[in-house]
Amino acid sequence: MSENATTATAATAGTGSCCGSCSTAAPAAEAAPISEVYLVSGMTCGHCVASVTEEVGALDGVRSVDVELSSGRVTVGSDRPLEFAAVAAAVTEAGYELTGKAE
Ligand SMILES: [Cu+2]
Repeated sequence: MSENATTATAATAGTGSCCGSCSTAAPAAEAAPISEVYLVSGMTCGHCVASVTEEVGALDGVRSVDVELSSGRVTVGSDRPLEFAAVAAAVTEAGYELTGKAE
């Protein structure tokens, strides 16, 4: 019986440790609450991707920028809705053109 008790205690401790770690790390690493896909034309290489990522990433509220070079799709994660004009201005600033928003 004492063996069972030890096992149970170990299992509980392990579970508690895992859950505590997960619940602490999850919110910080979690994706932004809002995620929208913008279409950008003119990007041809990694440098273009870096430029767009930097400019759009500098917008207020933006948490993440994920550029898919081949399709020109730019997924922007943000804390709140972004103004299309603001994103367009950032893309223009980077030297490219924001052609629209993906559905
Ligand atoms: Cu380039």
